[in-house]
Amino acid sequence: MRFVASEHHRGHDPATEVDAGEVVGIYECVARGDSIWTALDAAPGYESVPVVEHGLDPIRAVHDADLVRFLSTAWEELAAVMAQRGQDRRQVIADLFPNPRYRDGMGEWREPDNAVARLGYWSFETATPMLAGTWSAARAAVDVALTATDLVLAGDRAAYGLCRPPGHHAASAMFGGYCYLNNAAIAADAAATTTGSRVAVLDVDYHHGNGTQQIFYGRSDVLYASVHADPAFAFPAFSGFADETGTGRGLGATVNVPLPHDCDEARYLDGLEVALETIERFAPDLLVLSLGVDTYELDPIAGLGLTTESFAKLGRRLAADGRPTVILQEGGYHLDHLARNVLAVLDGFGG
Ligand code: SP5
Ligand code: ZN
Repeated sequence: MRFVASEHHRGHDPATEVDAGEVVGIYECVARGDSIWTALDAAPGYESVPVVEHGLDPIRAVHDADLVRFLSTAWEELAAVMAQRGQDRRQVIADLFPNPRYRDGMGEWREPDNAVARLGYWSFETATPMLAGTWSAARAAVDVALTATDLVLAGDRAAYGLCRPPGHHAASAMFGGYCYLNNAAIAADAAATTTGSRVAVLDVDYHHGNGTQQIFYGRSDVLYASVHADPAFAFPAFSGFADETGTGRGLGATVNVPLPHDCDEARYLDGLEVALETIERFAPDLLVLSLGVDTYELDPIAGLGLTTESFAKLGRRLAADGRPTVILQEGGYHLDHLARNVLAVLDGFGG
């Protein structure tokens, strides 16, 4: 299998996140990308392909132009505000968010002038810091996804994109959940619109991919199917319920399979079958797999009772459907076992 990765991920090197008010070490760290890359280089049967820059157009096809403008200039503006305050910061985390009820009965929102307030205006939680290298890493992750997609559209049966930062929590006009740009959604949209093909996104990250769902909620050309921890107890809490099935032309093209806290491998694979049946009925030309391995039983912030062998089964099950597949990295936070779990899926797929 050919794979794509970018050195630019290392420029996005956050130190901390805020979890229930407590400052903790960041889980979405540089070592995640490096460990997977090192393992791919050492494993037989994997060949690295250079990243091809695809520019801003495929990004703007999915994301609000104002969000893209904000992300591209955010660090300079934040650094200027911090300098004015006499503070030297390596990263900034938002601490003010636009609750939709704030302006009840008061008319439209305005984007704030202050860069720290704008950080909250465009985001939704406190684990997604902005740093000097964030924008180039986020852009490179999109190029990684689009390059892997090009390989599959040109005939590779599967390709892996080592996207870091991940993408599936980034909505059309909102970032967060460690995600800035939605790599999988941009890849799926580019494939669907440039080739006129039907695309299914299968999201197996522990967390519901609220961003990918929102981006495609009203569309019938891209199916979004997700198997994830029930939002009743898991992040991101506000989406991923079984009764969310799309809207308008997109009705029926969103499928959510929430799973219980005590989910074991057998229950997980049953849930996966539900998602795969809807994909089968949709009959896509291309599958984009949002591959989070934070469903691993030992994951430090997530975990759904899957083992490394479960990930091999997942890879074999997807390969059995025989669809051209773009595999893109999302979450997975057990640093010592992350690479082996990703490799288990890829090897299971056929390596
Ligand atoms: C791509 C992806 O996997 N994003 C996940 C973002 C999760 N953000 C933090 C969730 C907070 C969960 N708190 C768990 C407490 C463990 N000590
Ligand atoms: Zn996740």
